[in-house]
Amino acid sequence: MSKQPSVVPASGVDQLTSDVLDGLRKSPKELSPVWFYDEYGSDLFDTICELPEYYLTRTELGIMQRHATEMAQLIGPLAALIEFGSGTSLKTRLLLDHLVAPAAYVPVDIAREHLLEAASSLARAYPSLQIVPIRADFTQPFELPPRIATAQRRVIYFPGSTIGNFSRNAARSLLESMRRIIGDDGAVLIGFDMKKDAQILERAYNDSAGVTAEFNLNALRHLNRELGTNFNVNAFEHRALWVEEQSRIEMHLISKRHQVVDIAGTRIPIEKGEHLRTEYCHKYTPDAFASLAAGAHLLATRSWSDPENKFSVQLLEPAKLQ
Ligand code: AVI
Repeated sequence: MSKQPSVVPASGVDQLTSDVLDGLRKSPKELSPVWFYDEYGSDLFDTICELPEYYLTRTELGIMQRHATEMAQLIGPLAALIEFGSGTSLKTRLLLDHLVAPAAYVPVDIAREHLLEAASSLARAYPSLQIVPIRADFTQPFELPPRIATAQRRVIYFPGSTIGNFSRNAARSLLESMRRIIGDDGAVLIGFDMKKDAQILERAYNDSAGVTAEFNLNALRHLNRELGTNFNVNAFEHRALWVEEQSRIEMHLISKRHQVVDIAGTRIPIEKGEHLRTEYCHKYTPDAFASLAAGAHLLATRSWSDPENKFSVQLLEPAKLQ
């Protein structure tokens, strides 16, 4: 992921304020992970992707490097590649490098600047490729450009284990909407992180250089700046913990002392030791992912992994009714 602009232009400040208030009134308190991604946070995320403990990005990239030719063959010629999130990354380029005569590349992203930056950088690298950026929140219904009607098939690319950041229900709904978009002949190429030893997972989200801690705490700085809240950032500490029953890492910020946060005239007390939950990172076994996909009437027709089975990239296609 590269730079993302502030979340504020995407919707009104009042809506954002009321979303944040809703989260802070829950027990345990919650903050949306969108607050990680101001410009500094996006740079921190890029640094996370290079950390020795954070194996996800490099493992997925290795899978793409080894298997992009076969993936492209299975996708077939004249496909419209629709990426959820706008990709400038090596992973997207590897796929584009191997696709035969792609009909179009359609990045879908809520962040306008990010989308345009990605589109123009890919346009330079692939001058003959038809690039049709769509500014939309891909978790909500959006219109596809009529220009892709001539494509042989629609293929959604959703790399990076971003699916893991959605709750189970939200992940199923997202896969259902992908199933609707691709129709009966399309496919979804998706990357997700596999369930593994808890120590390896906890290390990936509690790195020794403290970058993930800084990334987590930066959500509060972002909030203070954009919504005028007064979180005492130094009075929180980062913790990422493995929750076995939910098969997920949870990122938390823990208050080191009692404090009261002002948000649009409402005072929210936060107790010493109280946790704010900032992110879920679900990890799937192959069976758990297959049942999630089946819930959206999708079936893995091919999967690829790394030699240690840390990460999986799967081609999902509509499950045929018996
Ligand atoms: C963006 N997403 C896939 C990352 C993950 O691993 O769930 C976000 C992240 N949070 C902490 N480190 C990385």
